[in-house]
Amino acid sequence: MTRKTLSEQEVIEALSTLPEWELKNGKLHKAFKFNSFAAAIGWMVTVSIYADKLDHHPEWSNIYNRVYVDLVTHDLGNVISSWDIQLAQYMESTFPTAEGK
Ligand code: H2B
Repeated sequence: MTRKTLSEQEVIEALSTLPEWELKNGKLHKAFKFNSFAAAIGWMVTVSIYADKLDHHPEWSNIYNRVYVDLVTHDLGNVISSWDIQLAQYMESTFPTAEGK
């Protein structure tokens, strides 16, 4: 499957379905908060397996129970593509709903 650059309108539409995600410095950004360091790292491992299979990797960092995520497509010149949306959707689907509340 090939990566497809999304139009500005398509990015806006996708963002409306992704809670607390925003466009920041040209990347899809979200700060996730978990109940513990272990929960944060466990989620990162889950996402890593998926990302590697998709061959689409997040820019992210972890500080204790928080994970800061930036999604962008490098191969297309640092634009938002359908793969960034797919990865963001997977992150949402695997993020424990009661986490960080
Ligand atoms: N991840 C992201 N975020 N963007 C890419 O363009 C990308 C990637 N390209 N992971 C993949 C790897 C590419 O470098 C390999 C060779 O398929």
